[in-house]
Amino acid sequence: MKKTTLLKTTLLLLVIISISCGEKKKKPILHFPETNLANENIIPKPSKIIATNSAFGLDSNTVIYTSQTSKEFEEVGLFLSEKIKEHINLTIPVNSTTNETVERIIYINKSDSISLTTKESYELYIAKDSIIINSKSAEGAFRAVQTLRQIIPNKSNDTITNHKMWLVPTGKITDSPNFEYRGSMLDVSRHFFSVDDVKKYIDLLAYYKINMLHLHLSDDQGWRIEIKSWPKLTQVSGNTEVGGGKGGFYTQEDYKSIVAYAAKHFITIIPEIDMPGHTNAAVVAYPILNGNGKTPKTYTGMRVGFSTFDAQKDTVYKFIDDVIREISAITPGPYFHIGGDESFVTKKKDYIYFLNTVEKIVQKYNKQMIGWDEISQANIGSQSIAQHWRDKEHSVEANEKGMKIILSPAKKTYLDMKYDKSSTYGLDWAGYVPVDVAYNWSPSLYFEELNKTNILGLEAPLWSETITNMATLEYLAFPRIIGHAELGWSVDEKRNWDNYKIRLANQASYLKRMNVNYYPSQLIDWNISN
Ligand code: TNX
Repeated sequence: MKKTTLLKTTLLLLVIISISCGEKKKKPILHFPETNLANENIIPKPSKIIATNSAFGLDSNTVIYTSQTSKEFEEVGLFLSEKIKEHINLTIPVNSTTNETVERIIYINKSDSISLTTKESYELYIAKDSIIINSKSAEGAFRAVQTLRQIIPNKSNDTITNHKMWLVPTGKITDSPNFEYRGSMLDVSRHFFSVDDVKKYIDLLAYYKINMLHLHLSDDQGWRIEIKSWPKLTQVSGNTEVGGGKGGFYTQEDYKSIVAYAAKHFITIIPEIDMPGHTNAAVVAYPILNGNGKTPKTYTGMRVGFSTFDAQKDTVYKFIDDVIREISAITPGPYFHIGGDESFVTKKKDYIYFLNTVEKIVQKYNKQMIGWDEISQANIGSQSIAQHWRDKEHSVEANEKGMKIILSPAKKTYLDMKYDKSSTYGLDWAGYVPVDVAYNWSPSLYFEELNKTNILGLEAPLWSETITNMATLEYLAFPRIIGHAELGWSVDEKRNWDNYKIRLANQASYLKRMNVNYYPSQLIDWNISN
């Protein structure tokens, strides 16, 4: 341990000791009403909850301390403090050594305990005087902080003491994710969404422990990310979208700011450049890439499957190399998504040659390739990942090749499917997806042909043909994405629709506070009173 760290740790210990010694003298005995941690409305449902039926009084005499050996843990502490301030307007200092009136602490501790099985696992101990979070990594601490945020009540109890106090039920939570990949996808190509819109979506996803955000950055209707070596992509095709709106695109600086914001929320950004089909916008900017023999024209409709790159041209692969190189350089996450879906006008042998070549380019830039389930038709290696959306046979083939699989079955996870016939937005080609249908299924049992160990996790995609702004995005994503978050985190034995319904009903106050235009499904008895 470095000298300064040792000094800091000693100092912190002294502060904690002096708080607990001082306690006996000055602290009045407080009488708390009975609580039950096991009945709290936590989503996703934690692995284990033991309630001890008393309360931790969160108030102005509370401070947060974090493991002094890790700057990242301090960041998590600061995040918690910021969110408590936003929620109940209470200021909680982080790692302060000057606070005289400290009575209770929240300690975020880096721990090597073997019971913490994954980097996202955590323990959350809530006692009357202290809340302790144990986790191996800051990521685990961050997930624990989301659980804690969800059990801080909106209203203070003013009958306990002479100042405001928010009662957090006591007990112990031990928790671990079922799947390492728990994602959502946003199609910013059919309609463009601003950096601020994406950041708001990240805020909401993080609250429910989602850890992957896949951005669909190119399609027939628009190209959304600046590529410095091919500037016309955004100069020409950044300004078009479905319905003829003004479109938009991210500069590389914008994209970096999304990536950094996501990282602060322990969310990995996965960039997708869809090819060889879904490429009309790229072809309009650079007609040399064209493979369908027609003169490229801007497209703002909703059809799919009419465009393709020319899989026989060297220039096409030079182009793809530049695009993947530039995007990979500003993407710290391990994945690059190459699309690969609905390439109906690409000859089968060209499609296979194309995929084989592109997989090598992705790997050259040290990324793992993800593609929609069709990619399993090519000679893809087991390091690449197939995203199941429609065709079971493709996903079974991917499984046979030893590829990992991300589950996004349209009938369950497509956030752009209408809830029911009265839905204002959305499509219905995969059927209606009401809130219970989106929740009531088991990712591990979805296809019995898949090896359990090949299922990386699940992702809920939001295609944007029918939505144009944040309010309509939220209408389709919420509340269904909250259920998908639980499907990714909690094991089947912990999930049950009747219990989930109650916990979901109680998300209304958070969604309202965050100004989320959720779809008020009649299946849920929304608790709008608190
Ligand atoms: C199919 S899902 C598509 C998208 C559309 C979506 C609309 C997939 C890989 N391709 O291009 O936007 O349906 O639901």
